[in-house]
Amino acid sequence: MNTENIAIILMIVLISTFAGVMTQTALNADIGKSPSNGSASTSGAAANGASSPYQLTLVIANNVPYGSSSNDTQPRYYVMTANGLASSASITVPAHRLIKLTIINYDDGTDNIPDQFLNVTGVLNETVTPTVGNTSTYQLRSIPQGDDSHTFTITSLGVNIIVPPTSIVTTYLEFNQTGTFSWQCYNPCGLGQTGWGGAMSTAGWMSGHITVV
Ligand SMILES: [Cu+2]
Repeated sequence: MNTENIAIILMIVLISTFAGVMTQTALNADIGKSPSNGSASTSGAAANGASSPYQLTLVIANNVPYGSSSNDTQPRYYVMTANGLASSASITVPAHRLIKLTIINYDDGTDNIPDQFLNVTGVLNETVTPTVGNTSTYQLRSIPQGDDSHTFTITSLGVNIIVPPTSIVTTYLEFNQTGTFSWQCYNPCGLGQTGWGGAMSTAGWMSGHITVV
């Protein structure tokens, strides 16, 4: 194993560990529970009780090596599970149940998202709550052009969640139809002159599918 691979593995382990601590702290503060009875909310279907919101935690890591060139790095969405970070290419959530979605964003970069994605839609109260980072906008419903880092968007379900730079945001949503839908970040945070290449066009980076069962 060369040093580059070791560095990548070390980085993922560090991100995973740090993200777990951050999420658990945020969750405990949020729901006012001790770690012992709040830990069931952190991740994974098995850890989710039917009476409480289903917890889905996404992590946006920055500077993830992309392609064969070691100096080519891209931001990447991951799903946090009980076993660490998993690919975001395929995300599964339950239908007809409240979902608490937490997005932990390590990326401080910003870009200009298209006008139609500047508003939060398709979630409870059309609101995203930043708990770390851009907390001045405690209830986030829209964002000025150029101020956001990424979005988590499911166009066919009308869901658009804005993620400020270096932040943790929380929102609630519920899906009342089953099926498989495409999700994508609509901030051109990838490669190329327009920013829509590289990570933007690779499943498991800034796009993928979400299956509602
Ligand atoms: Cu993005």
